Amino acid sequence: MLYPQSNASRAVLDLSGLWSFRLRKEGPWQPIAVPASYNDQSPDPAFRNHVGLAWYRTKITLPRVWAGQRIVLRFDAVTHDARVFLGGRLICSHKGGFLPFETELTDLLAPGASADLLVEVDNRISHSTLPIGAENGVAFFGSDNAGILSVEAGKRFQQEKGINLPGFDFFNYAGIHRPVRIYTTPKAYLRDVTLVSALDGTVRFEIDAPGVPEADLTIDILDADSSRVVSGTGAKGEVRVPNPVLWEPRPGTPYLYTALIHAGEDEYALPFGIREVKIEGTKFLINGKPFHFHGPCKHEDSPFRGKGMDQVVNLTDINLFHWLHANCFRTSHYPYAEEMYQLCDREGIVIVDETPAVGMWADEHYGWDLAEYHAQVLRDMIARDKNHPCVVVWSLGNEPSTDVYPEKARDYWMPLYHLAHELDPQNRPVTLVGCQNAYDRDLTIPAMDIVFFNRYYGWYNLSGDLEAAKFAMRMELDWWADKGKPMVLSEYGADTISGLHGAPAEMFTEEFQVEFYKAMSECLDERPFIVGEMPWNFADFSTCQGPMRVGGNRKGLFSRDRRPKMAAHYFRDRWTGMDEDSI
Ligand code: BDP
Repeated sequence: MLYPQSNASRAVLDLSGLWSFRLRKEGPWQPIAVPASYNDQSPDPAFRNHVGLAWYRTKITLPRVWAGQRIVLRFDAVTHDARVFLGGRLICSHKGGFLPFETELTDLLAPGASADLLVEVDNRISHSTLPIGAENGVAFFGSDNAGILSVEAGKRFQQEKGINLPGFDFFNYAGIHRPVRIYTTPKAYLRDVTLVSALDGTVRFEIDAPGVPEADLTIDILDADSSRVVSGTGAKGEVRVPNPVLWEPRPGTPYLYTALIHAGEDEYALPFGIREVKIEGTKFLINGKPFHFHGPCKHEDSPFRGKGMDQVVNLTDINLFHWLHANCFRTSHYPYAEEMYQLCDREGIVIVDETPAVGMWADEHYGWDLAEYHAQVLRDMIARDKNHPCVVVWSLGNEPSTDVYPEKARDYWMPLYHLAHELDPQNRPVTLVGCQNAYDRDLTIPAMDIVFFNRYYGWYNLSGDLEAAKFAMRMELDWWADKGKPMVLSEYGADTISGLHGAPAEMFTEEFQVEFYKAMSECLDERPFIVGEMPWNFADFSTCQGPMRVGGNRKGLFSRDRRPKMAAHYFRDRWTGMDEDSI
């Protein structure tokens, strides 16, 4: 799906701003900012703890000058489910909180006319949503005390009053999280473009433009100075950029070309990079050169906005990535706002793009009916992100149970693995991020193109004992050594309270976080098949309440307001050295 663009043939109306909002059907309307999570926009606990439906309302007016155009309403993401009404009439609905959807207004509202736009948002999560809501009365890291009469009665009481129990470790923020726009195209329009480039400068293209004669389809490739370097025609074909300048991740140059496509009266400019991603043995190659992933995993999470898209936050974060000399992150645990991928294309930060399949740790899960919906989400994510040079790996999900019923797990995940390969025109490597588990029983994680494994030696197990943590980590790495796969330590970390210090270094102090990472670095540096390290997490982030979360998850290298802890300085030194080695 193409991102909305304003140009000589298309106009965009951004509906960001103050809308009206209510949490109860008959409740009072009050102001709410869009885009943003609604949860933190009021001190009223009803906002933070809300479960179920909520309503957003605004008035739209289509400019009279839009007569004769095709008019589309696009939501970049509404979390989790949405029903959209125009003038009281249901015009579209969407399931899933992290991908865009759109609907045509052309025949519903005339240019010059106004109407009420109402969006009904549902934040309920369950076994049939992605991410997963725990239906059995225990949230991620919740305490259970199963079987005790009074505790069980208390859980039923909670269920009756309404409670969302995330099966995942981030706050279940909800609302209109990303921009809402109305845009126009000519009646015969460009629906999609697919680009696949090769190192010799060949760019294969496919242009999908319903109603436009093939003879009216052209593609011009512009260099970074907007000079045309080559052109082609037709719906499908190949052009060759002479002396191509490659897109390289930092510290290289992320050079971008632009494909300027004309489809009859319509046009669209799509930035893209010429780069190649490949796995050879235990090496991960970008443009034929071994690439080492180093950068913390992220969340979309910031004060006030929750998971709301904010370009200031995005840019601040990416500039902190540059400060760290980090070159990548994983979109843990859901696809991010499109603006972030555009920024990373420009800034040379590599992305591992993940579906919202998180919380699938319950072993019974493989009896549940999610495969079809999961495939749809994968389809939509790849369709949205396929042209970004920054995306180098697809992640099918995070930390499902794969070792308790290994065959069932394999039968669930491998079709998705093959589907991702089929769907991606660039055929990027595919992974599934593995939990700390009985790796010697697992049939799924080792079958991925590149092994992403999350490990908390020294934190959740062997807590505080870094000698034992190194011993155990080395033993596991011995097991992986002959598997012939490139591997990335895709999560490891220690909760750390900014400003809490200690000598000796004990858990939760800034000193311990540094010692923890030093211990793991020692183990990783010994192994040539380790092609990356992705500490958990870039910044502290909000979670649901629980006995293991003090004001959220504190494993950030930065505090939630992006102040570096000692560990950020540790990685800044380490990764500066790695960058120098790679030049
Ligand atoms: C892993 C999860 C991640 C959590 C992290 C943690 O993948 O979402 O936030 O552990 O416990 O299990 O901090």
